[in-house]
Amino acid sequence: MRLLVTGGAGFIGSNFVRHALRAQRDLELTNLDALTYAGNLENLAELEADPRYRFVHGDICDAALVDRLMAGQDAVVHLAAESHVDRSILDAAAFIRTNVQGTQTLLDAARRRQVARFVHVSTDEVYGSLGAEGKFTEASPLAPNSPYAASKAAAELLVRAAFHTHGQPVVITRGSNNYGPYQFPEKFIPLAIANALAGQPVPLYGEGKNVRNWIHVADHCAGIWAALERGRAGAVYNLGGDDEVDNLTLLRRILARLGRDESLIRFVPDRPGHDFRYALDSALARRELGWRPALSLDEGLDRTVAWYRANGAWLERARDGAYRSYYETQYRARLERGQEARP
Ligand code: NAD
Ligand code: TDX
Repeated sequence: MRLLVTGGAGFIGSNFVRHALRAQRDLELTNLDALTYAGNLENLAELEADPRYRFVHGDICDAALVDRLMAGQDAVVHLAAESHVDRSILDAAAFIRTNVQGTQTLLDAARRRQVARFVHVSTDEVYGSLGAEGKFTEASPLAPNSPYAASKAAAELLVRAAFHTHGQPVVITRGSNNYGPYQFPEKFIPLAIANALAGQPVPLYGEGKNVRNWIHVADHCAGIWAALERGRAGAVYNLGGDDEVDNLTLLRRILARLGRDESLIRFVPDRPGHDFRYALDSALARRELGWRPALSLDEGLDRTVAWYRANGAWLERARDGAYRSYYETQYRARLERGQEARP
């Protein structure tokens, strides 16, 4: 199979590229990635000598490049995106360009080149927010609340339209919150681990009561692979983990694993429009794809904390340069107004 992966130098993308090359011996994989702040070739360094793997540095909005790369491909797995909610609140422009225009550029080229499969990696955030009860099914209405979520919902609707209008063989996956190795430390779990390792306070938005449905990235990649192999054209599959936890409880578990004191917890002003809770019903993926997550959050956190401990140099390089100015913009005023946790 000839497979084009977009965004393969990012967190989920790099884990997916490794998963795919392990899952199928007879694979020619091209990874198209623009290497934004979130893309890091270090994530795939061990593959440089693999003749089945090719990296192309480029933008999914570059129609001529995308058309050239699409020729002869059997399938696409589209992960490239601007992916961080807080950045979309600071400035949404790049989200519209990459997530919306970029997705249409890929769909157009895939249609011209008659690519037999197009897996679009979306997110639970397109559903918006839940109260304390219930779970989202694939039939739940889309009600995105952040510019990031809205751009992902827009992208999905273009993918849906490509199926209905042109009969393109697309499959959409909606994953819940991922964590694991190679996640950029702007996201909550690696940010908490990185700050705690450095003895720095960890910013917790609002009262820390928001709930997320966590899935280890290895389980998410297995679900995306199953959707590529067995997904029905035009179908949408939720890929949710088994564990739900509020952010304060999660942070306590991380600090305990690192042997750090809870005085590092800093309650800071909330994220505007902060979704309260996400939870996915993944029965359809279990039934039709034969997929289920294998790792509990406890086991996944053990492995993730161990990975960041063992990869301090990777983490320090990720926290260098542009990350520092982002961190200042995002957190300085919040941390000055924040309060330490009282045990
Ligand atoms: P990430 O930010 O770590 O990686 C994104 C990658 O896309 C980077 O390598 C970046 O260089 C690349 N990219 C960005 N703009 C590009 C462009 N214009 N052209 C080519 N490449 C470009 O993101 P992630 O967390 O790995 O998420 C991957 C995908 O999975 C995204 O589509 C995201 O919406 C989706 N998703 C993420 C989660 C999560 O919890 N992280 C959950 C569900 C779905
Ligand atoms: O400093 C922080 N403090 C904090 O309390 C950060 C960065 C986050 N949080 C909270 C906000 C959320 O309730 O932690 C929770 C997780 O936050 P993020 O890691 O930013 O993830 P989230 O906003 O839930 O979105 C993620 O899941 C869906 C990914 O970033 C998206 O790419 C994915 O689509």
